[in-house]
Amino acid sequence: MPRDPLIGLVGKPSSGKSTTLNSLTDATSKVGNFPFTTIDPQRAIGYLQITCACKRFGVSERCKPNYGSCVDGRRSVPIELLDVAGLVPGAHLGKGLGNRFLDDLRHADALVHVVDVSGTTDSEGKATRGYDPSQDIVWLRSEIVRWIQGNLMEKWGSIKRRHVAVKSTAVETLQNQFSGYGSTSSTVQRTLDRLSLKTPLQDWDDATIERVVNAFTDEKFPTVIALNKIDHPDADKNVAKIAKMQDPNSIVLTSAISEVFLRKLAKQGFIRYTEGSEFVDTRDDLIAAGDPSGGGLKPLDEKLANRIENLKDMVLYRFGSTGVVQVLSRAAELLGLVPVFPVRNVNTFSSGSASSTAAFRDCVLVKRGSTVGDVARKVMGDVPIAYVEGAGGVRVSEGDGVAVGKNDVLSFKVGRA
Ligand SMILES: Nc1nc2c(ncn2[C@@H]2O[C@H](COP(=O)(O)OP(=O)(O)OP(=O)(O)O)[C@@H](O)[C@H]2O)c(=O)[nH]1
Ligand SMILES: [Mg+2]
Repeated sequence: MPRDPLIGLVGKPSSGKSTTLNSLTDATSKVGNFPFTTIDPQRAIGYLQITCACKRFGVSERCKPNYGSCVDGRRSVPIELLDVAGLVPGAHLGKGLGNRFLDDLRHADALVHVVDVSGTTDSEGKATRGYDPSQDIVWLRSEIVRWIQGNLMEKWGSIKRRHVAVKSTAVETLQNQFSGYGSTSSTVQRTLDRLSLKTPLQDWDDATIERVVNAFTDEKFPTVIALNKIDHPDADKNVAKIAKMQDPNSIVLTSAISEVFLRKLAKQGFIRYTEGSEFVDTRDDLIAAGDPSGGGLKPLDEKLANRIENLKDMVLYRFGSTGVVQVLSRAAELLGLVPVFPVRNVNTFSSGSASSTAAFRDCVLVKRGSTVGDVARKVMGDVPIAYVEGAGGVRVSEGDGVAVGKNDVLSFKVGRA
């Protein structure tokens, strides 16, 4: 059965992985300092913002998600996040929490590399000043590649012999080796398509194997680079340097600590804050805007008021937001995640009993290229499906693809065909 997508947060110690994770989950459960390195992988639920189908069908009023929320067509869909233990150079040789880290990583579908762009921590996460964080992007990627390559090379002799003896295809042989990383045959197929190699597998030299592993890493672990701590005064020059080296689509600027702070203040009733946006209102702002009750918000002391002003100037107005919500959106884009809405009734979009008016209660995230049948198995398990209907009652077949706006509202009719 297809798994739910999982996004892994990786990076050196103290880059801000746990803070990013917490900023995306629940600000009240864990706020403040994280004195200890995360030793065990920590799973948490974050919320991916998507455009809900309710908007398209004009039923936003009735939209009532079972999980997450939907406000006027902006829907927050739960997505699983994994906080991986801090990685240091040499991890593939077992340095730091090396192999432990790498083993956790296999479960991830996409990675968010949280980089401390302030340059105030060295490659092992120790406090310093003026460190060049562009190095982290290079070595972290190379640790992953060398880990996969090392595992492959260890057995290459016997892999080759078996490949020839049983007359496997290159896809079959590699998938045997890569399945442990959560790879599928189509991942391997796309990897090889990228390279269009002419040489048969048994004749690959080390350089070719390295190219294969690199291409496989790109396919299996699409990575968003979160340049974190942009609130720090040293961040600017480092951001400028990295922006020249990397694909701009892979970069998001973040201040995780600011998001944690804003969500905490909102929860405590000091401000009104739309998560992931640049909009922050204080009691005074709302009074000035003509609401004498100040939205019922608590008054701020001078220190807190100054901190909020400072945060607006240093982060929100300069960058448009704290960036953390965009991190998930970008990861979802890299994965090509498609939100699909299973409903019971394809005319009212309700799911519960006939009398229930709530619409679009469920939403599942599936990967680019998924079919109606894939969604059926994910939602219904092994229950036999007689037929499937799309919005308005059109019949769709199990082999049809799903995409945003296409076969993304589905009703599975149980029974024998
Ligand atoms: N200025 C600033 N500091 C941040 C930001 N995000 C995190 N920090 C601080 O950086 C330090 C490390 O943050 P963590 O989130 O614990 O880092 P981590 O990557 O989980 O570290 P390990 O678990 O040790 O691998 C903490 O003191 C945070 O308060 C940010 O956006 N801006
Ligand atoms: Mg941590």
